[in-house]
Amino acid sequence: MNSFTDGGTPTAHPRPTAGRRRHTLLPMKNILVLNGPNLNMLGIREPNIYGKQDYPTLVAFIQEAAAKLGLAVDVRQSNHEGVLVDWIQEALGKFDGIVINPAAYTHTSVAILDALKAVALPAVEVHLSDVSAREPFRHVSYAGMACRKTFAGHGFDGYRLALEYLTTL
Ligand code: CA2
Repeated sequence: MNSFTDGGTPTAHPRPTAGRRRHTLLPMKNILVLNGPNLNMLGIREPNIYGKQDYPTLVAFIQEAAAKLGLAVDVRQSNHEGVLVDWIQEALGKFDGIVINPAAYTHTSVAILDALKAVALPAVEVHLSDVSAREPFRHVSYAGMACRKTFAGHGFDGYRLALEYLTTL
């Protein structure tokens, strides 16, 4: 009989691996979540494509999902390509991963692609809508070329899926 089979508190000779796993505290991963142009307009127009919920509701959703997954998040939005590039560059050494919805810059920005490649942090691309089922110009994603994974067409839940994916790395 080992110390785990008597139904009581394991005291004598606990398995070393089980003990280590129970007592090791891993540092919380810190994730940067970036949203591109016009996402601050969510809920105001095009609810058929992007849903009825507004941007502050999306931020609260991401923060709650991160807390449940044991992640720290910093959620930011900008309408400016250079600001997004600066934030990606500054993430090096401060964050463990990036979740990015570059919005319209997805389909145009080699600068965001290059910044993601430069920092080489694990990055995940998110789109609220299913871009592959929309206009042909939305089928190309430059940022996606530097991302480990893409979640598109899941609405807000895509951000949760992206965060969950980062916990597996
Ligand atoms: O589906 C996505 O998340 C997109 O990244 C959203 C972008 C679009 O350009 C991408 O192709 C796909 C648009 C962001 C926000 O657009 C709004 C437009 C009107 C009202 C509210 C938001």
